[in-house]
Amino acid sequence: MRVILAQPRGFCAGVVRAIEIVERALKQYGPPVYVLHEIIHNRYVVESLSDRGACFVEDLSAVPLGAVMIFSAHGVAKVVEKKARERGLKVFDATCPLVTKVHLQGQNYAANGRRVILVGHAGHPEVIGTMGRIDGPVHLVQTETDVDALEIPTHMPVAYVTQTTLSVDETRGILTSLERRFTDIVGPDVSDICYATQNRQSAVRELSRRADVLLVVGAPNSSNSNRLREIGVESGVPSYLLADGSELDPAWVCDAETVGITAGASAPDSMVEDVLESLRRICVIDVTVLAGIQENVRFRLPAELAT
Ligand code: 0CH
Ligand code: SF4
Repeated sequence: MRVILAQPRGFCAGVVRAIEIVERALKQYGPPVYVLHEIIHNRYVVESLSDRGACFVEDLSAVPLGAVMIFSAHGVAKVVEKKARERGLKVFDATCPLVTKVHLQGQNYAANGRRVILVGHAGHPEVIGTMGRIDGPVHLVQTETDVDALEIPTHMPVAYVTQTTLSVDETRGILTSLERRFTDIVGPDVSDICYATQNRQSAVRELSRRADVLLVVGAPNSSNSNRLREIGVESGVPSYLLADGSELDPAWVCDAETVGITAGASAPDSMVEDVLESLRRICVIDVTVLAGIQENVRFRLPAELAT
């Protein structure tokens, strides 16, 4: 069986930075270090950090006064920062700088008197965080149909911002509908969606042309991983999301000549290796890597943890 790995796949710079913040905080301050929400959406990463003394919580009231606290890569609302201050927590913010960039765009638009529209998925932590960073009302749009339902006058000055891990194609459609619906609208180009999201989506589209089956390594609650699987489906390739090799169903691949594998931005390389191991238990495989973009993005750590 031929196996082709997408390039790029797996960890992005924001994920590498977020994990490093937890590791360095553990080293510098000693356990326990509290983390609000999964630092990134991956059970293995979370379990490995828990084993080393990270304590994952969903609410700040579970964190002792004065403790060391890390906000996840997805970002948090202003009210969370305020609560952390009130509890005297020592905070390190692992929000990806590209998520912060969206927060700043939204804040600037609102400060300039524009009504802000956020394109994103309801209930996702990044969306909750972004909505809670912008003063004034923020309208959430998930589909093109939602655009028609927006209760904003056509001539009101509006602006849009987007979640960082959306489908680039779907978002392009939503932005076109927004531009048709409003006469005074501004916002970043769709090509402003996070570089890692774009690169992984382009690579999986390319991979789907060559593969009979697509395996996406990633967690069920990982937005970007789910978008990769959807691209496979849209390309007409049976596509499956799996956390590790134990979730591989041999029936998915038994008739395939070529299996394509990619991994979400939060999926460790070791999990891709684990899936390859499971494939090897089924048959002999010949693994190649698709030519693609070599990423060399790195984000700076918070100064206090940088040395
Ligand atoms: O794809 P989502 O946003 O669900 O998050 P993840 O799977 O933890 O991947 C890292 C992206 C974090 C924020 O952009
Ligand atoms: Fe940052 Fe993009 Fe990675 Fe999200 S997917 S953490 S925005 S680099």
